[in-house]
Amino acid sequence: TTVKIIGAPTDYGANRRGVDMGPSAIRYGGLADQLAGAGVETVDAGDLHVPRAEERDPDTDAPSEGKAKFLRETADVCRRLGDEVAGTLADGRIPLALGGDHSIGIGSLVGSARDADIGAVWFDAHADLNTPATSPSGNVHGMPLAAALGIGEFADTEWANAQGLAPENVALVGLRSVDEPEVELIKDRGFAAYTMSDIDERGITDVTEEALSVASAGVDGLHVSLDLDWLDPNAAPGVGTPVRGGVTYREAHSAMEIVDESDALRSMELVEVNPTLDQHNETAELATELAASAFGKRVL
Ligand code: DIR
Ligand code: MN
Ligand code: MN
Ligand code: MN
Repeated sequence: TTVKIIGAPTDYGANRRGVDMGPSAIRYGGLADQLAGAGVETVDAGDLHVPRAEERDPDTDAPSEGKAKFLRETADVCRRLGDEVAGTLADGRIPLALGGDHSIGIGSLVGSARDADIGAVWFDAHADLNTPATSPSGNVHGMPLAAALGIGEFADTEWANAQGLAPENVALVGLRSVDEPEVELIKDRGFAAYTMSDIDERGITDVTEEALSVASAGVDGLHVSLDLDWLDPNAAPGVGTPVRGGVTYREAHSAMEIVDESDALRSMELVEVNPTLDQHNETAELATELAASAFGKRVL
């Protein structure tokens, strides 16, 4: 296996600044060495060019209803990321995108689903199913799944719709901060959604295995999206929107090991690492370790 690392240093999608330093922090945190430890070769595409938020106007005019800050800029990055992801897959490599905020998930999903049917497993405290009309914050990092699935105002947004991704093949794992319109959407559309309570009751292995089997049913491969706020803030303090009560360090590794065992991994992303809020780069280092587990690193 060869993994191609693609940095997407965006800082448009969230309120707290600094997540654009994520790709550097994750590289310095030892990503290539960790992946080598998993027996995986890496090539590094470097970072996509992302203009600084200060140079831009957050207002946007499409989708026209509601609010979504920096949507034009997000569209521009996601178009280029989608091309890079699709090209990487066409070359027979596995794309690993480094955020940046979670809005880059739109580009990852669009690229991964361009020439194949895919499923998506979303490891996150949040559902990321808001739309400009429902979002309490206007932050696009709370919208990537809705965008890629063409929900609400994103129905006709060509740059956002992930062709080969169907809602039946989406699974959300680790939910503990879900906005009311997202709760309704999850119930109405019957998304496979697993809360922290499900993990408490059933254990991480059972929940992750079920999530992977739902997501991978009848598709060519899986996109795994790892928002570091999925973990408890004790383990991952360097994120913009920490939520107490997340998975432990060990549960996170266990889930990533199950990802590897599925042999379905097609593309992956590590998002929301914010070095300005971190302690000695530990969240970035954790991200590299979890990626290694997902790509097959084992103790023995
Ligand atoms: C919240 C927070 N649901 C929003 N979302 C986050 O702004 O839409 N996603 N933090 O990762
Ligand atoms: Mn997220
Ligand atoms: Mn999150
Ligand atoms: Mn393997």
